[in-house]
Amino acid sequence: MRNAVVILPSFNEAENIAPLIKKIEEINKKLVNWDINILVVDSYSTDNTGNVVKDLQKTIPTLHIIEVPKEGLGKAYLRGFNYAINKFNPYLIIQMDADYQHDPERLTEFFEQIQKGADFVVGTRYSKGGSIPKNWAIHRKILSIGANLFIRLGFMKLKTSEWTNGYRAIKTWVIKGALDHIKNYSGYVFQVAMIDYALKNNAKMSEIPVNFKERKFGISKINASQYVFQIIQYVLTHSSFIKFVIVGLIGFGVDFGISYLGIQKFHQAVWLITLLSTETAIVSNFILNNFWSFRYKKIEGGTGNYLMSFLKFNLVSSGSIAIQTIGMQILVGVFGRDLWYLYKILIIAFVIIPYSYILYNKFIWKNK
Ligand SMILES: Nc1nc2c(ncn2[C@@H]2O[C@H](COP(=O)(O)OP(=O)(O)OP(=O)(O)O)[C@@H](O)[C@H]2O)c(=O)[nH]1
Ligand SMILES: [Mg+2]
Repeated sequence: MRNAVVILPSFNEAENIAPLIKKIEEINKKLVNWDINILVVDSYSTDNTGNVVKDLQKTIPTLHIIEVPKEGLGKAYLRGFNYAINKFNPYLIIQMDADYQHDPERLTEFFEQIQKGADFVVGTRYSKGGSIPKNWAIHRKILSIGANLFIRLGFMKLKTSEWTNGYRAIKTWVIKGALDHIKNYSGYVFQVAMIDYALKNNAKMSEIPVNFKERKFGISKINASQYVFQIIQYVLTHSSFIKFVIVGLIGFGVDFGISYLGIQKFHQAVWLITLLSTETAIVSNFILNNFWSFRYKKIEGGTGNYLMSFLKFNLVSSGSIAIQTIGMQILVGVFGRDLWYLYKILIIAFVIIPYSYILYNKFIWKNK
């Protein structure tokens, strides 16, 4: 038997939470390999949610409640995680909304994925079989789909289709490791921070398609504009892909600047300046990527390892130069010289960026 805690954060969910808890308890009784405790983390609801839960505790001994200040969803979860870990030392923690939008019948599938070896299972609305409510207003659909797409592309983690849904099963070791990171994100964005942390720390991720039901009672607690702002800010400050692109632009500036000075201002030999400018750009890119873009997996193990990685970096960079040269030659040969700058932009965006990003991740800044 393994133990799991289902955490239900609640603020004014009096009508939704009782049927949800009863259903989870019904499922708990049928489970063979798992023991579930339910922990409600209520932010002093004004609609009696707390008393509804306390009433249910009389008949459901596995039901628990803590009351916490109303400081946002992330803070409520943080307190819930700490309490659950100290009190139950669970193997698994399940996150679920208290408003019955997540179907508890699907819990067994989360357990199955964990038993198959996943560390972190996310209920996704955005892969085959998953869905958001059909009658959601268009702005809500755009917001949800757009936010997930933005995060997915911003992190260049195309395999992770869902970042914001709060129906998840996470092994406690992942949560324990993430506590220090997520404590900085008190709002809904902590859900994104959690997945980002897990991916960067090699947790084995898995997704289950889920149908997100419409809220039956009560109102949404989300502050959409604040949430969007937090997401954009989080992705811009944590995506190694975006940092990698910025480093590339800086490299371009360094290369161009040195070439300009050497060739135009000081009239030095073009071959010498080109060699100097490209190699300086390569060195600056290497350093910036190591200490900024891929900081969480920066190269360790002394000078030998640095030199080896720097050599590989030079090799990948030479590959970029070769690809650009050949690509330009082909495109100019076929379509003429007029639009040469367009070809250059296209080659950089669609060939050089994916080529270097993939190779850097595979051979230089490998996952630890
Ligand atoms: N304890 C606590 N729970 C919260 C807080 N904010 C939201 N919640 C709960 O977090 C869960 C998700 O919030 P919702 O308002 O349902 O967000 P949503 O599901 O994206 O929006 P809807 O589709 O309109 O329901 C619900 O169970 C809320 O009651 C908070 O500050 N403290
Ligand atoms: Mg909800």
